[in-house]
Amino acid sequence: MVSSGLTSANTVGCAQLTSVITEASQMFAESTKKDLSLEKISLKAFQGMLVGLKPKVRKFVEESARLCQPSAIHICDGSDREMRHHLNIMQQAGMIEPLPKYNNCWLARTDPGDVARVESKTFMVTKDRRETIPLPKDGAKGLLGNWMSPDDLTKAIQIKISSCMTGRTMYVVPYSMGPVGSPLSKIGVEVTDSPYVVASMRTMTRMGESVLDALGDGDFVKCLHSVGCPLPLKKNLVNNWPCDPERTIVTHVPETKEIISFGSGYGGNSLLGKKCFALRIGSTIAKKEGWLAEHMLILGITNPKGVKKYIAAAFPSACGKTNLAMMTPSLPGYKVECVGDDIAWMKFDEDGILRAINPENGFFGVAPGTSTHTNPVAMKTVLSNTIFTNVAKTSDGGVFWEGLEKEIPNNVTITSWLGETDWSKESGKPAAHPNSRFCTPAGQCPIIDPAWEDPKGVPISAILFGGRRPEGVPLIYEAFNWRHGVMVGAAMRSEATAAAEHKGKVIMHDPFAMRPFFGYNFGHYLQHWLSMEHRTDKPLPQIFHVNWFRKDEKGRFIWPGFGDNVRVLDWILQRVDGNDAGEESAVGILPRPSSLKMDGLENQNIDLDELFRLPKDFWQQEVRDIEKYFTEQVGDDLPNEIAEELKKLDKRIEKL
Ligand code: SAT
Ligand code: MN
Repeated sequence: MVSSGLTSANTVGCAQLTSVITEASQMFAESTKKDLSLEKISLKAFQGMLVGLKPKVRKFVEESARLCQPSAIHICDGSDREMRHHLNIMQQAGMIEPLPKYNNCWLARTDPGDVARVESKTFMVTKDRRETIPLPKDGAKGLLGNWMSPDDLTKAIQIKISSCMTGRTMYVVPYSMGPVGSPLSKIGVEVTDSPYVVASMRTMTRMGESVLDALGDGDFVKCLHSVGCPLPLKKNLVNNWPCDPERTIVTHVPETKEIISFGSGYGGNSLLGKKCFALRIGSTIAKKEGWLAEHMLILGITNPKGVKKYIAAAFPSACGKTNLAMMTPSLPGYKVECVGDDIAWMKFDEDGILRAINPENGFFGVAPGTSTHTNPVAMKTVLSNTIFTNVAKTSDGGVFWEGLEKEIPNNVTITSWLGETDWSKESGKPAAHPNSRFCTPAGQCPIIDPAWEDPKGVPISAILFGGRRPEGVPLIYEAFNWRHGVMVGAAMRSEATAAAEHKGKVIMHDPFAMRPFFGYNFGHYLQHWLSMEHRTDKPLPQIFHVNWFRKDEKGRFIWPGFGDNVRVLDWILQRVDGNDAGEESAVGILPRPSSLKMDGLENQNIDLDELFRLPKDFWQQEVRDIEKYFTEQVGDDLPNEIAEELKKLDKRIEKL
């Protein structure tokens, strides 16, 4: 069975990497000395036509099956019927339960050990470490991604992936990131042993037969995912949720466009189209092809004069991207429409205009904090065809999470995400896990933008960076120019959230909101961003920094946020229009007094001076922290332009 051309793990050297999955399946066949052709694996069932697959996909499926040894294979067609079948399977297995209060909505409760992305176990695999991460200086621990050698990946795969699907069905999920057939879209095929992943991928991507047709015998991103619980089980499942948290590993090989993920069934660890493909592998493709794959929402905003502009915004996970993308403006005459809430792929068109598509097809949004006050549009979107994960449920068949206290009937009881019946606030524990999510089709969003599936993408006028900054950082400022804007993105920091395994509310550096998602060396990424200036003769989008999260000395937010953020967007539109609404400050361009529309907020006693105050000691410390971060983490890979911009900021702050 072993074909010629098998590259031994030790001979990778400078030669091109062969497919890790090909290699692993061949080595596995060799080591077992068995004929592992598919015909010899006793497959219980075979849904879909293997012979109908084009050679490249077929080869991938066969190799994956040889390696993982499933007992059945199901090639997904993406139909409604198939979706119902998967929901049925999960219901029977006790993985999900129906939420009868809504239409076709489901609740999944995971093993409490598998609730978020695991950044510490996520690796980029390249021959040269420097391709992936800058070398940390002075013994500092590298915080800009994890690197693994191809040899180590091969070893990990041999140990973890071989026979990992024994007794389970291997689902084959062909999917498109971006509208099927759009020149901006890219295709992946994920094999997985999790029906939860299949059902979620059906919502989050365009999935099924039409994708195979569009792919033909073209290249695709190979995604291999397993929950890591072959049958018979060695230990009991918790909540009927198979996973192996101790042995979880999420790996990416940009050179061969492969993603291999083992041990977790949750979110970004397992829905491989999202962070793994659209951001990590996506950013490496974007670098080569001259475009940008970013952790950004995309929204359209129309002002009372009927002028519409599109804005992209990068905030870290669980910092309000979904809320901003679906905002209900508090100022009359404004309309916000949603193109996407998490990822933007941005390319120059033939006229040199930067255009963005949302490569996703659904929203995987954070549930806690979402309510009719904070995001009424999301609340309407999730009323049907939604899988909720790790939220609490009510005795009348609905969902509950922190923030919905005023929206549930008085007579209902609550079962927490951990299954504690009669949960009450007095328990001191949250009802829903802080990273609990809804997975819901984007097309259902009542304010989905008419152009959200436009294959050309939408033209971007402004790019926003932001995060949770309780202190010192003003509500809004504009970068002086593109270069300064790139430095502002590089210097982003934000309070840690529950989207990953970090504990406590420490302020973390999160450049471009991409720290967990860079597919290659952050220094090279900055160079790539700087190069955008030379790729078009049209004006680039203007860059802004926003902070809705500043607090007063009593720890209360001083800006109302949510629908009132339209006031900030309005100011951004004024600047994009070239209005003289700004004045220079040490950190960037701030709104001139009275250019920020405050009508209707008169009774709220908003302290604008405090919102825009630039405390000198705070900013001096900020510059020192950023400088230290750049020196330790990016070192020689930091572009001079960025170091210069930081020096200029330092000088301006001196004069405060
Ligand atoms: O779990 S995900 O990576 O999909 C969500 C997020 O962290 O943004
Ligand atoms: Mn995200």
